[in-house]
Amino acid sequence: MTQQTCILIGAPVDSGKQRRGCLMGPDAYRTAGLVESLEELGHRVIDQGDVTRAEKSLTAPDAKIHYWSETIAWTEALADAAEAAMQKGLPIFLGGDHSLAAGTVTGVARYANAQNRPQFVLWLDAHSDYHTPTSTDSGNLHGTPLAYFTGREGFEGFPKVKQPIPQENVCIIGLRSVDTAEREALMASQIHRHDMREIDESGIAKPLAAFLKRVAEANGLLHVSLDVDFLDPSVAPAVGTTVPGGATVREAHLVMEMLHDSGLMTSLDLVELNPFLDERGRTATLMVDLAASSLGRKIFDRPTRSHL
Ligand code: B3U
Ligand code: MN
Ligand code: MN
Repeated sequence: MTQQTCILIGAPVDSGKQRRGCLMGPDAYRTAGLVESLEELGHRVIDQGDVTRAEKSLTAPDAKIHYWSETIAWTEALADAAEAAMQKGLPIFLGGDHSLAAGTVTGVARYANAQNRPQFVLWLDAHSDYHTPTSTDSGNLHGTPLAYFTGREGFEGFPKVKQPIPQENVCIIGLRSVDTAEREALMASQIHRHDMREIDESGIAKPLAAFLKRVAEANGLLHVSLDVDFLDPSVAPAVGTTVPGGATVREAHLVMEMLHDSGLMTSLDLVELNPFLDERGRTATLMVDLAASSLGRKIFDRPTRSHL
């Protein structure tokens, strides 16, 4: 197995919604043994500690938006941290809520651009997070990062997205809670989207394999953004926005194992863990186990499964 240098970057972002607790995420992953699990697989692990953000006082475009300035400051800090970490290894961002991906994805995309390679994004989530600051009803910016890094309007005040991720380079798997405005925008886009009905009907391996094939053919870099609520709340309760009918432990592990077999993943976000809502650390532990699967933990080697 190829040894990687895994760069752990704590992103205690709690500004993407009103319910507090995701700021404890980075330490929960450390407590659940992320470093040890990756070292056990033979990887070199560098824990850079937690990123900090600047203090800003900016006016949101609409009074309904929560924590506009804080989220902008996190986006700036995390984009820089992500770009720098890509030079050194495979960054794993320990969230923090999903608004952090506004920074991590734009940062890794800057690096991809400098390498002259296309950036792809796999979004594992119950939600599409495709609202703009104009279309959001809740005012929670964790519902917007996918719109930001694909270059949608309405983020004036945020760092300008110089290398928007092309819509066709994004694949969302796990959808089961999409607001009307997001749905319309998604339908009009080239984003690859797979809801739970499709997973039930044809399995999770099929859409993932098709996407990975496209990443490989384009010699792309692949950022994976894993939201805790991709999983069913019965196995992953530590999340503010539980949506029933999520991925099983087995489906989630299969996704992560296929990612490892593909050798394509170049960066990873672990987001939306709220340790305040956990049950004896079971969600943090499951997320650590999934990260380990994406980095090579397995029972047996498999022959290449070209038919998928
Ligand atoms: N679409 C809703 C709900 C939501 C999005 N992401 C999460 N929840 N985690 C919203 O608030 O934008
Ligand atoms: Mn999300
Ligand atoms: Mn979600």
